[in-house]
Amino acid sequence: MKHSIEQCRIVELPKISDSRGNLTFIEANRHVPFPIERVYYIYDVPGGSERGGHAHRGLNQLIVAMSGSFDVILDDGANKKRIHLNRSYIGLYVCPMIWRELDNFSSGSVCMVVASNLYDESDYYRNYEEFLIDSRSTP
Ligand code: T46
Repeated sequence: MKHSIEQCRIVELPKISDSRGNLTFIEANRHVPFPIERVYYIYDVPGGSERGGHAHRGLNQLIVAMSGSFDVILDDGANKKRIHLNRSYIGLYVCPMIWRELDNFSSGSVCMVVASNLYDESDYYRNYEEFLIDSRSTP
């Protein structure tokens, strides 16, 4: 199946607010369209650094700016878009076969990612040309 950046979308997560502060939760198959197998987070990113620069063959993910802000650039091989994340109750769902880059990290930002599978290096495209060939040849 052909994947496109149109399938990637902003997900507004529940926010329970009271006088003690806010609480947000993520439930598998409800707030994200996949079972949750892994959570990881990126932090202490030096100013000007970039992360990502790869695509995944089968991985689904939800990316959340738990603190601070950063940009995610999505690229399906035909179209690109840049999305700014800066709220801990807003997630960006990223489907498989999307080249992603993350930049513009604010000081102290934390990027939390909920993923559909365990870490598997063989799921990665780390070469953009290889990704382009495969994404353009998928019907
Ligand atoms: C994505 C962005 C937002 C692990 O051992 N386990 C893990 O779960 C992950 C994600 C990485 N690693 C190892 C693999 C590398 O040796 O940690 C090292 C850095 O991983 P990577 O270059 O993939 O990190 P980022 O920040 O460039 O990209 C990651 C995700 O891979 C990617 O899917 O969307 O965060």
